[in-house]
Amino acid sequence: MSKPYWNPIETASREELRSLQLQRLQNTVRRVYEKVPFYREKFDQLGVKPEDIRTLADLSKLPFTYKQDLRDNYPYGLLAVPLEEVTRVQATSGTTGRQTVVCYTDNDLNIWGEVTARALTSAGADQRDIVHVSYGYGLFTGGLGLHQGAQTIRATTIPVSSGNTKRQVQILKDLRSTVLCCTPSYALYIGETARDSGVTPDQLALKAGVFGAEPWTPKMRAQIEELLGIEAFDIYGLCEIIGPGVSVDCHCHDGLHINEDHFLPEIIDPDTGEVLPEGAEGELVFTCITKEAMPLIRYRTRDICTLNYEPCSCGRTLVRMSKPRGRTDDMMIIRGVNVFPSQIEGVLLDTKGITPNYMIEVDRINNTDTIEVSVEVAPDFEFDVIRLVEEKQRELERALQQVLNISVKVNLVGARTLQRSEGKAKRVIDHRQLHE
Ligand code: DLL
Repeated sequence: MSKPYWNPIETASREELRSLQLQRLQNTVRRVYEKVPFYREKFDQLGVKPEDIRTLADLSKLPFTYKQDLRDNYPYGLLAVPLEEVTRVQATSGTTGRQTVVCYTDNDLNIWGEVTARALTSAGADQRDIVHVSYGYGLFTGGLGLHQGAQTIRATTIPVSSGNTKRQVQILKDLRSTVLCCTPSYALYIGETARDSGVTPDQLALKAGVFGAEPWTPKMRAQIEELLGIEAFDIYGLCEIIGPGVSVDCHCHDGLHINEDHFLPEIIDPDTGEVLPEGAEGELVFTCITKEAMPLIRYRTRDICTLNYEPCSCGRTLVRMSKPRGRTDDMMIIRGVNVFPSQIEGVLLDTKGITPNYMIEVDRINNTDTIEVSVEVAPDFEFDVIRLVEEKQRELERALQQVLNISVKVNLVGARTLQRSEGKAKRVIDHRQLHE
């Protein structure tokens, strides 16, 4: 039997957790005030001193940290330790603006290994498993993050990285990998490639997958599980906080347990910055309470979700966050209506005859916003029968109108014609930005 959890702290009482969190928060606040001029200035501007943090609720007195602050202090401006104590640098996968660089000490890397070990243990993995890591290795935190976790639980680790999908299938089959780690969109692509090469789930030894780095829906989970014959587990994280492992799914699949002995979560109103009551939906904010190299205070993730403090039936007491519904900066505003790509994906996954491979294009024509969704038909759909194609397009347009309250043009395309992603999928092209 594999262990039900990696560390007993995952089942600690709320009192025990709160006292640990407060002590760690106070230490961190003191340290950043002394060592990071950026924080000392921000604290001074607000007239708050480290000794003002007497309870966990006092967290709301502290200033927020934004992605722009990391850019402004690029590359080493937010370090709370001398550079020679930094043993690793990673960076965001961001495509616009300056890259966001984050630093780790040896101890930070150990914490990272610890939290990804919790994720793998939760997915049922232990020393006897063969963990196939197809997240990209390099500056992106996916590859090295899950690698570190697999090493921590002493599993056999295969650092495949992403790309060359046929070879991925071959390795899965030949090396008898039992746990697959990659983005959910890449898991789907690997599953399709296996199916197209005639490899069935029973020819693989896979039992579980640890998928994250992008939003995905429960329906997409079901498809991946069927294609690969596994149980799929979600994993969430962001490079600024540590990378993958900030929160992890359990076999109940009812929210992701935040490793809150290391990362203190809050939900705030993204417009006013006010802390919202338990259960309310808002922007997730994290304070790092154990990191040495670059502990961030009240970091604005832009991810929208809710928190649930009810103990979970898996036995863990760590607070659960709902799957992020989207990001405040992913949200499209179409003719004044807020639209999240995940809402569109939900409709597509509810419809028979198509696949969840899609691309959303937004434009502005004659001062009116337009939105068009191209979606691939399933391999067995009779794409050459025009009547069927038109009917399916109309069915989807009606369903999308109902969910989004705006009209959407749907364009059905042939099976396997849209580009696949080997990392995070890019699903939205907003042409409006080009005209601005
Ligand atoms: O994506 C770290 C990671 C790697 C997580 C591998 C899980 C697995 P960044 O590149 O900094 O870090 O992107 C962070 O990705 O703020 C979310 O918007 C999104 N994200 C990450 N995991 C999930 C998830 C990594 N499970 C940003 N569900 C975050 C939904 C996710 N969105």
